[in-house]
Amino acid sequence: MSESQKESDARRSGKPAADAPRLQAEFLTSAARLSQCPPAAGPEIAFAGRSNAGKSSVLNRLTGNRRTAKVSKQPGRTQLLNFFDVPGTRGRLVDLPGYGYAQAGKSAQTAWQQSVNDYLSNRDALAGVVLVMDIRHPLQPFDLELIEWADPSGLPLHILLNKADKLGRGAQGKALTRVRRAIKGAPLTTVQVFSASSGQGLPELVALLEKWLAGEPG
Ligand SMILES: Nc1nc2c(ncn2[C@@H]2O[C@H](COP(=O)(O)OP(=O)(O)OP(=O)(O)O)[C@@H](O)[C@H]2O)c(=O)[nH]1
Ligand SMILES: [Mg+2]
Repeated sequence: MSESQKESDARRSGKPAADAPRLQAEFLTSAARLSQCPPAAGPEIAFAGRSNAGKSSVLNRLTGNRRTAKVSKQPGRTQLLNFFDVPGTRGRLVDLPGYGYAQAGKSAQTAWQQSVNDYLSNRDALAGVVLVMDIRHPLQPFDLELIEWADPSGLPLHILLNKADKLGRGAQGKALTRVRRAIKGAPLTTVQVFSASSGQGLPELVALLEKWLAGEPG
């Protein structure tokens, strides 16, 4: 069976092919703020984005294990910075709390956002950020802030237009074009369509993360 046949079968069934590419990740520890983060061991890749965009689901799709990171229908599920070792490398994946969780209460929200800002601005080991957006609502204010900040800071940023299974091909293409336009002039920023539910876009994401974990810019 050809690669594309396998992928389209996987999409139809909602399951990735048995030999789909994967990135293993094992939970290491959680931190409420930068000062509690474990000493870095190698390159770290952070998953950022609005609450409910699907950051934890993307991590689970990467590992093929839906229990790697906690997923919830209620936004605000991830309240700490969660560190995952990637076996066979010195690198780590970091699941960040989401932005814009309205029900959290002002002070809790400010505390999480402070921890995310601190981590993104001051973590020397940070090698790249995966910015997860809901493809139906891309380029929210926090997304734009991160996009404007990352490239001039020398930080590679990869945008996932997640939940692509919610849209047809035409609408996916439109969203992709819109985001490509917004990141024109930011050479360190890239974008792809993705679905944590179906596995669409997984090979492209795994290939990029492997490069980042190996210390290459992508
Ligand atoms: N249809 C569809 N639903 C998705 C996809 N990815 C995530 N979801 C759903 O979106 C909701 C939120 O997913 P999470 O992975 O918990 O989102 P998060 O960004 O980690 O949220 P916080 O931890 O609150 O920041 C859950 O109900 C998921 O099942 C996807 O690709 N397609
Ligand atoms: Mg989460």
